[in-house]
Amino acid sequence: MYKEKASRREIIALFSAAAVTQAQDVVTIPGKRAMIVHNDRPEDLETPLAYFDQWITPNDAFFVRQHLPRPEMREADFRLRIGGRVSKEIQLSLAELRKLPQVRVPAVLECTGNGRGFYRPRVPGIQWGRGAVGNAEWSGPRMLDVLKLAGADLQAAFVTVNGADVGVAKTPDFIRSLGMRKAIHPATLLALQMNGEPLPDLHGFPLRLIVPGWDGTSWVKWVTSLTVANEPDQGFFMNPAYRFPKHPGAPGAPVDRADLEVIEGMPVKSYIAGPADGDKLSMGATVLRGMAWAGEEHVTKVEVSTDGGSTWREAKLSPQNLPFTWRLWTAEWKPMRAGYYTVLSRATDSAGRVQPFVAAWNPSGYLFNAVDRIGVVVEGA
Ligand SMILES: Nc1nc2c(c(=O)[nH]1)N[C@H]1C(S)=C(S)[C@@H](COP(=O)(O)O)O[C@H]1N2
Ligand SMILES: [Mo]
Repeated sequence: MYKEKASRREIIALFSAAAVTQAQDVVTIPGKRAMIVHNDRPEDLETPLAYFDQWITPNDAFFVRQHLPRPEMREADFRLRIGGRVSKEIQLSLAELRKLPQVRVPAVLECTGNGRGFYRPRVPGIQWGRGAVGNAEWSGPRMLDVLKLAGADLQAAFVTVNGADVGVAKTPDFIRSLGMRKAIHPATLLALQMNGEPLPDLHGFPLRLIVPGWDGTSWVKWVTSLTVANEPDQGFFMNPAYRFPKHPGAPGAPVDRADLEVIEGMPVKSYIAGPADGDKLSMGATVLRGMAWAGEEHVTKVEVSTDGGSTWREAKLSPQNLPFTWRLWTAEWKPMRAGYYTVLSRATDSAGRVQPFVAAWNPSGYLFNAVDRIGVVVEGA
């Protein structure tokens, strides 16, 4: 085992959340900094909030989610097969994929289950805290350019994407279908690179799907086949998994399968990345900072409260306002009295969506996006 436990004191320092307490293992996996480990075989790794100190999430700090044992990928015999409703079935090597125009898209990748651990009543599944999300620059050919090489019928309704991982025991093969409109969007890529490096094995080497603005489930890793079809794949990972109730029910109540729909775009959300929950601050000037993102929309406003939500003021958003990625924000704060403060952040997007105080409970614990919250102590002079 390559487990290398952080000291108890470090764990407490990282996660002594006053607002939300989660005791977890912090472990080192090859190629990664110390991460919060939910599973180590296959790896499900969460990014500690402390690593969100810049716009890009570095590869060695990026969260990992996989349902099945990671496939062995060999560059030399790798082929991407394109079939179904195409004028000719083709297979492309990596060299052929590299010859297509390479497009670079910065985009947030977030697991649908990010924040599941905060739902009450609890829901089964990985108890992700805040760190099943990251922002990277992805590059590779557009899905559209690859489909065109095979003479794909672009009037067909879906493209079904399969990776090299295969079903094991009760877990079926991981297969996803996406609607043609999103498949041929100019930002939808078959990425060969992540933050300027070849995709790391854990992130889908050598080829993964990038579906900017949509939840991580669609971002299929180790992609080996595209099938153009008029029907979506009927497998477990399209139905019933990764669906959200059209009309959320009461917390804890079951939802009729017929009332679930596929998750596509993502909600509006913000984090306070610093100071950390539980930090002790001194009186006077300090800066609150964080990031905000909104799926296929743009973040238009972030507000902060330092009094538990009684009063709010606008944070300063970074001028850069690209689609699909997060915006950084800062807010100056001069606490003048000692004591405990509950600090909140709340984002609004271009569709007018505002982060709620209470995320819509759902039986799978998806799409948690409640107002972010930390507690800090301001110490007297
Ligand atoms: N082939 C394959 N692709 C996959 C998965 C998987 O289990 N198998 N998991 C998906 C899910 S649920 C998420 S959230 C993202 C996570 O991507 P990451 O591990 O690069 O962060 O990959 C997606 N792509
Ligand atoms: Mo996910």
